[in-house]
Amino acid sequence: MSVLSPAVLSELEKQSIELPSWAFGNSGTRFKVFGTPGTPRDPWEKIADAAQVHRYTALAPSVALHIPWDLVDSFEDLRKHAEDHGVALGTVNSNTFQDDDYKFGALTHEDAAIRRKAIDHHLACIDVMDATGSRDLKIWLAEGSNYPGQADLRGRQDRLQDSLQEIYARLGDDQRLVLEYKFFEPAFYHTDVPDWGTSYAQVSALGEKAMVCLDTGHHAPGTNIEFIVMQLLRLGRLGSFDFNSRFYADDDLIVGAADPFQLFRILFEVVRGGGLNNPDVAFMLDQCHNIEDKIPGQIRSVLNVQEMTARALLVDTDALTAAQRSGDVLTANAVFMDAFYTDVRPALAEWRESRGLAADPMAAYAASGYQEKIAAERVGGVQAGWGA
Ligand code: AOS
Ligand code: ZN
Ligand code: ZN
Repeated sequence: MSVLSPAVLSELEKQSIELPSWAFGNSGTRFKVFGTPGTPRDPWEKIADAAQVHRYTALAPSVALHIPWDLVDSFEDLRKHAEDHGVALGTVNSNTFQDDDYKFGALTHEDAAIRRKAIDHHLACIDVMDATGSRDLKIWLAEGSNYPGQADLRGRQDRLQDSLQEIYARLGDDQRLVLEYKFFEPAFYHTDVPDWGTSYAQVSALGEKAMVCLDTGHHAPGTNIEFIVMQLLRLGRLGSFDFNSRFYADDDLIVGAADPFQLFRILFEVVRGGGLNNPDVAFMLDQCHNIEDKIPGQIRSVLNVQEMTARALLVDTDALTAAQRSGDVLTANAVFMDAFYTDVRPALAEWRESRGLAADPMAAYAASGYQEKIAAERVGGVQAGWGA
């Protein structure tokens, strides 16, 4: 008998994880960007590649865009192109981190003209969302300072709120703003949205259509990320995840690769807090594949999320609650660990086959010949963003 009950499988069937368009472009570190044969040359090809991930996993029905990296003449056409490939266009990510004008800030800048430019960029992103049918505008700000005394920390928070108010006011009834936090980088002394508390304070002041985005790689080492997940769900402000994994800083490695147990603990809190398959909580990847092939890298990533979700759903919550209530520390921990140590891969493979999918999506993709085909056809693929 399968370790996965029909109730668990029905939850897994509903799961969807959005892919980042930039995961399909070349990327690297500040030392070197390695090219991968077959890399997409434009947003159209990125979407075609993303559709491959969905094709083999049925887990990734939408693709997030990054503006201006994914600028095209007609977003209506791009939307149609995505639909023709069996996927939808999802979250629109703004970009205020590659323009000289933003050296000292964008939405927080002292100069009203620069703030205006940054706000207008976000308004243009909402125009894109109107054309693509996207719900979420995701804002990650590279703003901060490098030296104590360099900036007026308080003034920047106030200007950030003013700027966000203007962006928020432009959102349609069904659109949302999600504000991502990150504790450092590229600024090294202070960052204007460094933690969930700041993001929560900023979005709470905007209104109900503003939420926090939690990128799993954006915390100091040792941070209890699942506690933050719990708290944001409890407060009703967890709008989205940027999943990836890290060993040291913002590594953007394959989710679940560095610390599968942490991913399990996060997903347990998602389930516990009602965040699974809840439209208010978008699951997204925010990753870069610097040395590995991108499509299988993304396939591996969504499978990792699926596997840890399955394990999180296996926790015997009745036994856990009973142990917690009676102060039985070791039983509570054992119940939790039993689920984590359960290998769900054979059951998931079997279930995939029963749905007409390949038992092993990685092998099926490798055997499909797609990677060889794009390597032969495409020359001069673009970097994730820097070359687009
Ligand atoms: C940056 O560190 C953030 O994780 C953002 O989500 C960013 O927009 C994304 O990595 C694409 O550059
Ligand atoms: Zn992110
Ligand atoms: Zn990041």
